[in-house]
Amino acid sequence: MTRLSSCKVAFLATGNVHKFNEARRILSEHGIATAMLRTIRTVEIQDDEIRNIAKARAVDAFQKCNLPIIVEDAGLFIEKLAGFPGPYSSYAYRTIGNEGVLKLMKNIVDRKACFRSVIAFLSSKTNKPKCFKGKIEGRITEEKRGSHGFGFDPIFKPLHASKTFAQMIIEEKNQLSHRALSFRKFAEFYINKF
Ligand code: ITT
Repeated sequence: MTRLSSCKVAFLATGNVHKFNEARRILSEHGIATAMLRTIRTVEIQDDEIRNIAKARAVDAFQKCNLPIIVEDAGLFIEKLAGFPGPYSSYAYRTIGNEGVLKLMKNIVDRKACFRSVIAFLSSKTNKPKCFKGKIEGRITEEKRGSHGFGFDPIFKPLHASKTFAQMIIEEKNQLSHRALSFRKFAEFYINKF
């Protein structure tokens, strides 16, 4: 990370503008400005652990831009589908989408699922990526609801919430989400210990 006048700046390598906007708002609550490194195409390795994917992408992005860098890898894990799509969420969303997931869940009563987020941070001061995790439990709805957000938001309802993520405005999603949890942990570290 770097400091511009009195403000700390975090460089987030992502092609996902929704992810960037969620992260930007959370980090700004902690006085951190966020820059989106959209052109840094990071390697997408296949691994059963999103933590390993995030770490590999951080190493790759750091080598390419030589800036202190954050990458975040997230995924939807459905209990009765043995954690699918999990680390394959991006591919599953592009191919079968929300409709495909709802079809796979047809007649399944136990619809427990969670979103997980792992941030990997790497800079010249840290010799290996440092990770921060977030998780939110919920369930897969019977049909799509809402038009905010992105990805699997229309079919995921957090535990105890009456709305899906896609029925929430960004401030509401950021009160609860897996991403908000991991970015708040990162912000604590970055402000106080980095
Ligand atoms: P990057 O460029 O940062 O990799 P991405 O969109 O590929 O952006 P991820 O690999 O972290 O993001 O996430 C994989 C997929 O999981 C993503 O394409 C969405 O379909 C889904 N996903 C992740 N976080 C989500 C969220 O908060 N709400 C809904 N779907 C989400």
